[in-house]
Amino acid sequence: MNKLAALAKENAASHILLAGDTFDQTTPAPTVIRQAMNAMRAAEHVVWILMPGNHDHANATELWRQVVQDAPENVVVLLKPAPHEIVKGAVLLPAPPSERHPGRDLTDWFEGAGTGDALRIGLAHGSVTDFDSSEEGGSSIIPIDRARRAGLAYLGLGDWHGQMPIGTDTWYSGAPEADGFKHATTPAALLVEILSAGAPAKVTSLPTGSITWQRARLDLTEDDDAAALHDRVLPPLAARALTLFDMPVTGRAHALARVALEQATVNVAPDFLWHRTDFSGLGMVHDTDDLDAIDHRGALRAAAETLATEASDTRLAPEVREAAQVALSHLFSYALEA
Ligand SMILES: [Mn+2]
Repeated sequence: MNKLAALAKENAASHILLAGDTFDQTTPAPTVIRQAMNAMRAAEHVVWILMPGNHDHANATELWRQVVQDAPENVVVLLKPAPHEIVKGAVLLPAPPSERHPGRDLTDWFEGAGTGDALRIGLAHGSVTDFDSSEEGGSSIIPIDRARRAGLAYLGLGDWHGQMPIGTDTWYSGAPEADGFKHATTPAALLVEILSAGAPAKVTSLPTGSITWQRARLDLTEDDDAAALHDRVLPPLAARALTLFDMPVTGRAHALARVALEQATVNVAPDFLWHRTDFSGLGMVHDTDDLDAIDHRGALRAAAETLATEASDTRLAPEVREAAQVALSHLFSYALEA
């Protein structure tokens, strides 16, 4: 909220439009609503326009009753699909969802809406045609050419958490902060400048996120230098303290390369806000030279050979192979430390 307000000030934007799911549920704690309204009140240089989404739909009466009750003068709540004059000569057409799964296109009224000579801007929430947002709960179907068909200078969309253009005049702004590894895009708001009804809107992405979610897949072949590849996917040192880093490792690697990589990941883990690796998808390349690192002969060497055989024996259960692999990795770790 404060970040959005600061960006609006920096870029001389007079209005901030929130395209739904401002609250991720129909019954947020009263403190959440009050504190959101307080933050909006403090940003007195800007007018906030709130439209329900499907998670905070318009029929969540207690939620919106409290929002309206707590709302300062610079907050406008649009619960109904009716034209709203933003400034003289510019009208906003909102399509607020009235339930969790509206199941129909709520923007179809835009085309027939009479707004005189005013510039028309649409605001909607849900998925566009052929676009699956089921994981995020959307269900309405918005035609991808709605802006053109309804004579809109711009159509702002909510529901999808990643930022995405649908056309030059239609965008998902995305959530201002990421909430998962799903979207690879940088969380950001959109600065939309409409100079005239005929000209295309100028759309600029303004980063808003403070936490980075990074999933880096490391797919190895046996000839790869795993340590070098690992170095390459790591974010810069200064960014790591605010990065959630998840690294699934797949492909195949020599035992020594695997152990060296495991040690490298353990070594960098404390740099991160959160760090996870998953080696369960990494197969093993067997090589007698590798086992020499443990010992040339004797009990340790015999144990290592047994584990190496078990780790690659596809007749054994996956958990047995995994256990053998883990034990072998420990043996290599001790050998490399010794
Ligand atoms: Mn939604």
